[in-house]
Amino acid sequence: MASLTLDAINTKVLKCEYAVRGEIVTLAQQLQQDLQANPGSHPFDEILYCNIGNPQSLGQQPITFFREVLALCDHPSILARSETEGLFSLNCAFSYETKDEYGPAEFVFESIGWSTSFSSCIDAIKRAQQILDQIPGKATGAYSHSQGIKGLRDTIAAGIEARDKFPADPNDIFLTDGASPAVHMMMQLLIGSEKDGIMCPIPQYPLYSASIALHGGTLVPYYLDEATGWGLEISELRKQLQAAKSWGINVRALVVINPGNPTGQVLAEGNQREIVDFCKEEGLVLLADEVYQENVYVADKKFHSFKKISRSMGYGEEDISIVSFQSVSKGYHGECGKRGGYMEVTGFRPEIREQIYKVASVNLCSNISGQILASLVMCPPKVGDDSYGSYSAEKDAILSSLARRAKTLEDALNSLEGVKCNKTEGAMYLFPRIHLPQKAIKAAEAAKTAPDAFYCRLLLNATGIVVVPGSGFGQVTGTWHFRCTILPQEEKIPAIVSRLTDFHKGFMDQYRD
Ligand code: DCS
Repeated sequence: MASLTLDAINTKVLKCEYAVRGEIVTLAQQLQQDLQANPGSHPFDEILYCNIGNPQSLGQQPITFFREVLALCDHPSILARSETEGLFSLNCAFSYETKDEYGPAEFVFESIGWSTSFSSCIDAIKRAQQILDQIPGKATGAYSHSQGIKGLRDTIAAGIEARDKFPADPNDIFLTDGASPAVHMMMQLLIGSEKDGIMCPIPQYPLYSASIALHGGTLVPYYLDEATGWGLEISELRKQLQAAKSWGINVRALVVINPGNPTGQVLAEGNQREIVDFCKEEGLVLLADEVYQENVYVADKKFHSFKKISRSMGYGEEDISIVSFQSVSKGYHGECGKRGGYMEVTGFRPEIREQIYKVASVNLCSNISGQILASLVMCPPKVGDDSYGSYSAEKDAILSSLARRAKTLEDALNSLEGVKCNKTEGAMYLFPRIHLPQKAIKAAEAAKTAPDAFYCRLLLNATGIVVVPGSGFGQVTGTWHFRCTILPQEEKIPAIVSRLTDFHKGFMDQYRD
């Protein structure tokens, strides 16, 4: 047996937990293997993964324009050949076949008898050429600048400016392999010991608790108010900050996830202004997790970046430090496996910026496909571009379907006995509260498991539906929840609803007090 034992490894690693890939998921993988080896061995024929925000794993199709550009950038010799008619027709025949999904009117370029998908191919070729011109040596297989390719950062800064109507500086942008490494990088910068505290929402996305644990800091919780749609109260922030200070914790930063994960709320503009003022007054870095900025499903709410809010309040670089995290994994594109994202870092002294750069440079650079995708996500086709019609049809179809799925699942959950689910205004999740009967809580105790994990395990065993127990995200003591994504394809939703409903009825019949 190898000599390394658990008590010899880093205790910070032992302390770290990450529920979205935790014990329920491990069980699901075992069940899946069972089903493959032995079809019919369980009362369901497939595992429905509702545990993780991974849209393409559940059948969501990538945005054609993004992938065309990416493919052309990755293999520029196709681009050279594409000047020949052969590839044009190959590309365009492919796109032309999809026209029925979006309606011929948008695709037929009547005056010359071409489909507009023909010209949208040309658009992708043009964009790929522009991008390749920005990459030194046109080499996607080469390391880039540690902050990412400058031309792509220019494009991203232009996209941020177009979104916010306030200036953005390409030198403030650090391209990363998804938002997760960017969050780790900031934690590495901010945490030196357990005396350093980071305020996090509860419930929270466990990347934060895991990263704080790995870096040996202290998570200072602030509770979102479920009764007011997961409201974020400044009085709660003040109370928790005071408490942390009284224990000798130096609170360095406040994490805000907007739209919320797992809670799905979209912050109101006025609330965002209060948060900015709180951070400014208390000298806290505002870590703004804005990865779900495209995922807003309600007409009365809009996404506003915290940087835009603070600039609109007249605050500049000297007043507040803000880090905005963005990712190619979420939105309508869902390119999780491509690992792209960035952080926009504003309001830091030059000497701190140098340290952030140093930390980034230890990783050399983020992957180039992810960098290209980040530039596409922040600067997609615009009205008037030839590719705009097909691009926006794909985008709208995905976002409107997500909104419908969220509403159907929310209504279904709210119709169950003892279940209360707030609206999913944004992001990709539902986080219903389950009022578990005492009898179920006792049964969970006997099974040596948390009551919400007990519920999720029985749900999985009976239906094949994988959800994550609320305890993985944090919840008010004595309350129980689970997180379910809204990502299964729309045609699967009715089956999920009926399996979930039948299971819940049976569960309540067995355990009702
Ligand atoms: N921030 C939030 C709020 C997230 O939900 C996620 C991923 C990330 C950052 C990191 O994503 P990337 O590193 O891919 O950019 N969401 C996880 C989740 O809750 N389910 O799937 C992954």
